[in-house]
Parts: sequence; C-alpha cells; structure tokens
Amino acid sequence: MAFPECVDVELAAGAEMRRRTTVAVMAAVMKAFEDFSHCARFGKDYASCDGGAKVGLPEWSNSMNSPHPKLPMKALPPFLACSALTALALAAAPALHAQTTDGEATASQPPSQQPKPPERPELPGFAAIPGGEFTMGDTLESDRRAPWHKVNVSAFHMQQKEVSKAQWDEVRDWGRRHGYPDLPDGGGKAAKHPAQAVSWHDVVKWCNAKSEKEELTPCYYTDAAQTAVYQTGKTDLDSTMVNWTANGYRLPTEAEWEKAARGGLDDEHCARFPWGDTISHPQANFCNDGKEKYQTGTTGNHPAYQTGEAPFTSPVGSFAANKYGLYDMAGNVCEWCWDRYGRYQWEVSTTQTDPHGPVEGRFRVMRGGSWYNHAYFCGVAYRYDFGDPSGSSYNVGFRLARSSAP
Ligand SMILES: [Ca+2]
Repeated sequence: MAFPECVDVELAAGAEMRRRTTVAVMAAVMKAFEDFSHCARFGKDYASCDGGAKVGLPEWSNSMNSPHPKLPMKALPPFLACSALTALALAAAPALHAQTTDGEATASQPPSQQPKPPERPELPGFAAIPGGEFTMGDTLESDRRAPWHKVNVSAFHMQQKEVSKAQWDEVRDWGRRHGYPDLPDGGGKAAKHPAQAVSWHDVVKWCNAKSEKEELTPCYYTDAAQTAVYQTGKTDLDSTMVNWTANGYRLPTEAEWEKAARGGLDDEHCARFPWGDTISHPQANFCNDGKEKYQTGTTGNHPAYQTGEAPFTSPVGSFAANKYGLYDMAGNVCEWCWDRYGRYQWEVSTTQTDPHGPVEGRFRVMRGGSWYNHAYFCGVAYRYDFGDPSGSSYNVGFRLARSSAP
C-alpha cells in the first residue's frame, strides 16, 4: 500500500517507517495521557471563540465549542487534538510537523490560481464524483473515532453547494401541498444562505419531496419492501428502506461525503481540509480560535459574516471550490449524512464498497464544521457523533447526493 510523502517518518532509531507506525506511536502517547486529554478538552484548550459568548449559548457549549449547540449531548467523544497532546505527538514524530509546514504553501495558493471547477452539464448544480478507492479517516492525528482505512465508493453526484434557504422553501411549500404536511419552516439568514435548523428526519423527507416534485423515484421508504414513501413523522430508517439506485435525491453516505470533501487530494496528499493543510477566513466560514498551527490569519468568527444576530452563515458558495467543484465542504453549516454514528464497519467486514454505516445507533453523523466551529471540527475526517435525528441547530444544514443522473 503506497502512501505519499506526508506519511513517511524517520524515528530516532534511524529506521524509516510509514505513517502507520507514527500513528501507533501517537496512539500510545494518547492512551497514556487519556485522562489528561479529557481534562484539557474541557479546560483551556477549547475555550470558545467570540461567537459562542455573543449568541448566548449555554455555558457547556461555550467551553466545548459544541458543533451542535442545541442538540442533546451523549457521552463525550474522545478527542485527541488538544495542543499539549499534539505537542507530545509531534515530539514523537517530528516529520508530522514538517508535513504541516509544507502544507501551508499549498493552502496559501490564492483562489484565482486554483483549478476551475469542472462543469457538469448533465446535472446542473451537481458535481460528478468519480468512483474508486480512497483513504477514509484521520491520517494526521489518529482520531480513534476515525481510524484510516480504504473504502471503495461508486461514482455518484454531489450537490456543489449546501441547500439554500430558497431551495428549502420552494420544496417545502410544494411538499406541504403534496403529502408532506410536517416539513418545517427551517432557518436561514437569507434566501442564498444555507438552510439550517432542520432535523435529519426533516431533510430526508425533504429529499423525497424534491424527488417527487421533479417526478424522480424517491429514495426513502418506511418499510423494507419500499412500498410506502417516507413523507411524515419520524421513522427510524435503516438501509433496507433506501432505494440506493433510485434517481431521486438523498443524503450522501458518510463515505461519500468524505470522498467528496477530499476532492481527490487523498491520491496525492493527505490534506486536513478540502484544499490542503491549513485554513483561514479567505478559505472558509469558520471560527478561528488561533490555537492550532493550521489555523492562520484573523481570529474569531468570520469578520465578513459576523453581522446582526447569529447565525453568522455566509451565502452558499462564497469561497473557492475544491477540486471536485464542491463549495463549503469545510464550514458555513455542518452537513447531515445518512449514516448512523458508530465504529467504522471495516473493523467487522472486509467488504468496503459503498458502506452505509452501522445498523444500530441512535445518532446520525454530521460532517464539515460550521461558522460556529473551530478548525479541528472542519477537517475532512472529523466525525460529529451526537446528531440526534430529531434535533436541529442553527449551524447544521445539508446538501444532496444522487446515485445517477436522469
Ligand atoms: Ca458545510
């Protein structure tokens, strides 16, 4: 298995080893300091940016910079990136530091010099994501919730931008007149800003409504026989209730989302973000607490969008796209995925083609970070693990996927 330059390290013993070894070293360090990690996470290292305080969020969300401030919390996930632990890990694997430094040059490329997103005339507003194998998971900091592994994803289409409030309203209004009575108003700072404050159940039903509105085959059903289209209520869907080959709209799976977010960079460079290794406000709408070396430039909420009342979202597509032509895959609003949160199934199955996630679990995965979140939460591998499918928040929205064009 070949990995590029970012994963080669040379340890003190002089033996050149792959990042796999570095990960093992880091994991040992992390395990030894697990208790410290727990304390650090809730203490100094993740004090909030201005945003949390100014919008009057609960104290716990302010100290944690919760990615989902209005949702109920479950057991707190392990967190391995506090600055002290990162320092220890870097001491054990100095090449990681060099890799991050090298990455800054890549990320500093101005938008005007970046590749122009490919045009996809067959399905306007969507990017064609090529099928194939990619490395999924945290290759940089060995987050135990996101161990890296190979996944094969079939070609699919991904909406280039987050679903806007205008799009939400159009389909919601149609849906209420056509068998979807409980689609909510949802939130949105303006018509071109992302829809937010919509639950997982809301967005799945909305996907079906949009499919029916456009006379496509819906993807979600309330029965395994796939005879009853999911239109109302809160059904705890499993993957047997999904027509994965339908031409209708659906949420991306977690694997699809991450492959799309990486934009093909996994083949040449283990990037932390959809464009490279560092993040700054010219690249994304996020909250820069300035405490990680991969956050550069102005701190706090994005200065251009911290106006009026929260949320401080930006119009969808306000920043440069990644190499697949996708916008806001880091920041603006977190994005619902199909999967239940759980351990990656590669640990229990050797078949890793188009995984649909675990069969059990209360929570659904969210990805990509938001205007409210610090950089770490905006990484391509970071997994939000406490998305109550009935809950909603003003920093959580979604984007659409399609298995095939008409
Ligand atoms: Ca986003």
